[in-house]
Amino acid sequence: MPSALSVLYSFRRCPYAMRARLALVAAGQRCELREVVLRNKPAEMLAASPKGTVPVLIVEDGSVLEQSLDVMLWALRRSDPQGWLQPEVGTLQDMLALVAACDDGFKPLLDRYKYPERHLDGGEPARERGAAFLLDLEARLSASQQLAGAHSTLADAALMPFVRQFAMVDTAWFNAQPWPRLQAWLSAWTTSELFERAMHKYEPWKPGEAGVLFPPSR
Ligand SMILES: N[C@@H](CCC(=O)N[C@@H](CS)C(=O)NCC(=O)O)C(=O)O
Repeated sequence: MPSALSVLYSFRRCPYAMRARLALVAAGQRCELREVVLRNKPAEMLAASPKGTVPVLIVEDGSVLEQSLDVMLWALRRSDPQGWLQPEVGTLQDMLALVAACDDGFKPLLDRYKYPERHLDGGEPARERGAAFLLDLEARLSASQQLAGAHSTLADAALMPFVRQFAMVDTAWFNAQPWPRLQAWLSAWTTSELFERAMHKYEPWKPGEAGVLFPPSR
């Protein structure tokens, strides 16, 4: 493991960590990945970021990024060979607004749909409200192949892990909805080489051990 690499604390199934890893892969930005077990977070991670969520990126210069969107922007501002920060439709600000709508509006509904027992307004009412957000994505995808034009952008990668989780709560229900473009978009993303690399499985990191090099080789 070469020294002076940025360190990413990650959890494979976390949608926030997923979007960060997708951007790191798209940017070709190498880092040392440390897979975390959320019920046993490493002291090293908590020392750098006491709020205790993943992803956390500790940059080579010691600065700490503790929001998934910041990790995405950091990676893509260093290197953006696929133009993820350059949407064909709209602006970067528009994409950030869509990500905020996902994180602040859609994600709480996803949690309520996924864990109805934890919420008074969980289950189907939450699914209906979440479906309104997905209908908006379907409309965007009727106009272009990806959310902000013909090519993939930060908006697609930032939202996809959450749409995927929503779909996975009840796959039969999701597949029965009249959202052909959203279904095709999700399927293309989840079967892509990029996603496969971002989802590579790693053993949990143990303090004192070298992490693994990420992205994995093709
Ligand atoms: N706003 C944060 C949210 C990150 C987040 O909530 N991650 C979850 C896992 S998906 C987490 O680490 N939760 C802490 C825990 O479960 O202990 C971001 O965008 O990075």
